[in-house]
Amino acid sequence: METTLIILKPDAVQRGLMGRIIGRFEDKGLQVVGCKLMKISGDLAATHYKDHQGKPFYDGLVRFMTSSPVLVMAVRGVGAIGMARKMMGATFGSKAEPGTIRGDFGVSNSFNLIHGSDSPEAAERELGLFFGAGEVLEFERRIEPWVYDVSSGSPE
Ligand code: 3AN
Repeated sequence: METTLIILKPDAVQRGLMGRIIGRFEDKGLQVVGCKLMKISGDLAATHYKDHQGKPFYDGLVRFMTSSPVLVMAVRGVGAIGMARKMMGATFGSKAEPGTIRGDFGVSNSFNLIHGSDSPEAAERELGLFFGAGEVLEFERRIEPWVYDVSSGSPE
């Protein structure tokens, strides 16, 4: 099982797309195990995007991410990190394939609706930045045996 950090960015919140985007993860069978609406501080944005510091789009990215509330989620499932990235689509809305979140809901290259961790290391670091102790939950879904084949003892 993997847990990934998903951020529904200010454009997704302002455009009223939260429910439809969360619904895609739920429809897929992924489990939302943490969720909160928050305003990202300048410090948190700088820490989260530290790898992009110095790039031409960095200042605009931080301004955008701190401009209005975001919805942060911890999303869990087998292979959840890569699966969520595929569901998000390519970075730029103008390039993202139809059927993906960015491909279906946006056209902009800067306002691209959603962030998802891109590796297990990034997921661990980012979940730690956005969620405090006890805010990412462990709970059993009663439908789990219908979401996964668990007959071998592990979810397939
Ligand atoms: P992704 O979110 O698809 O992993 P990254 O990690 O390459 O994309 O970039 C992080 C964020 O920086 C993107 N979500 C996007 O908002 C922004 N970004 C990346 N490249 C550009 C660019 N060339 N112009 C504007 N914004 C960019």
